[in-house]
Amino acid sequence: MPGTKPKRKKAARPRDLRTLRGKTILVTGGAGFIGSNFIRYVLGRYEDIRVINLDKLTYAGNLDNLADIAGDPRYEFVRGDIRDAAVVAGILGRVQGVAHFAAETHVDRSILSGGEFVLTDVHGTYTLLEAVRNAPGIEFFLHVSTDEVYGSRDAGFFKETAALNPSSPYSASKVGADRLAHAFHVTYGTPALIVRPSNNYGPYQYPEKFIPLFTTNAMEDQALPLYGKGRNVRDWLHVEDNCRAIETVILRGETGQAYNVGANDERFNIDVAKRILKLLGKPVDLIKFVPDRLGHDRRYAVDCRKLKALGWKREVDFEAGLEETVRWYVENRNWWLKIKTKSAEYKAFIEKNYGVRS
Ligand code: NAD
Ligand code: TDX
Repeated sequence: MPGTKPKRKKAARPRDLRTLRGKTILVTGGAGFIGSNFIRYVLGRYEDIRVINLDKLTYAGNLDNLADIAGDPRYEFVRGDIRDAAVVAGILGRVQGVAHFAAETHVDRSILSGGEFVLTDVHGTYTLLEAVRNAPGIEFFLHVSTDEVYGSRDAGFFKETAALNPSSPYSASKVGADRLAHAFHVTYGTPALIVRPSNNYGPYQYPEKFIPLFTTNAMEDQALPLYGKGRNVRDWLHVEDNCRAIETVILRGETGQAYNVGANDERFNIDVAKRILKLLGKPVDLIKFVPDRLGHDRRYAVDCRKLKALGWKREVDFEAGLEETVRWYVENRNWWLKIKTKSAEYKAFIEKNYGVRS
């Protein structure tokens, strides 16, 4: 009708290319932060899914993260190394898909010593890809990469086609793994799907990472060691939004493709630190400026339009998500106290990383 606005058609969500219903999947690194949240997420969402969790239980692997589902008949735990080709091959004969989270993940640890990062993140991923190549019936290999593969950017956003320019031994190892997954797709037709998420936060994150370290330190009236001037920028993504993104890419992603995952909600570290203190009713002078991280990336920022076109959007707002996360650490004091007070490995790392800074 003249004068009336034409109705804009709502873009239809792309159809599912795969399904998780009735499938058995291998989750590597499922005893870590994101892996354990992902297992809980898929078991809650798909009644007929089965999950095999292969985890070496390094310092970061913790079966307490999965205590509530340990008895679920759809869940099986295998303690093992992703670099153990025989163990991996044995499991792949029983599954139709792989979600690969296992990695060494802490940038500061990679700066102190990068060897384990190359071995696990690069060679471990290679071992899995080789095994997938020789296993018929694998419908997808979802590789969890990171937004750190692009390196730092002062303004604008990285698209998936941007050059990879990693700064730390951690992110360089993740580039190796990310590109191996891609190369196996190109060379052998491996059904690889790659996600590159931004900084995750939420329950069960090991208290070496920024948000759980600062939250638990503040709860104990200990200093919050802020690197440099606290003006580095991170794009905080709630772990549940990341789990939904990974599910989306498994169901509807195109094999061989990489998908950025971010909240597009950037914060200066100092502002996040102040917000945590405010939520806990603690004084700002707990913040202690310490010498900067070597090669510290100033800002990460990714363009997520490719993922959004598959029907994903961020659902957890940072303010609400941070409040809920801080509450989780308050209510689950025993979970982190066990690590902070009983793990000799944790104490040794804290001394090594922060002792020299004080
Ligand atoms: P995490 O450190 O909490 O957990 C890693 C898990 O992998 C642990 O359970 C550990 O025991 C296991 N693991 C390590 N080496 C192994 C090996 N050789 N064999 C078997 N298991 C092994 O890590 P996270 O924060 O949950 O990160 C999961 C994945 O997501 C990683 O690949 C990481 O690079 C990526 N990522 C993390 C973030 C983040 O903000 N945490 C953001 C983007 C991408
Ligand atoms: O004590 C600290 N003080 C501090 O100022 C720590 C541990 C961190 N920081 C700063 C460094 C970063 O700018 O806080 C920011 C976040 O640090 P981390 O939690 O160590 O995360 P980051 O280095 O950004 O990397 C994380 O996101 C991408 C994950 O650890 C990676 O696994 C993921 O790939």
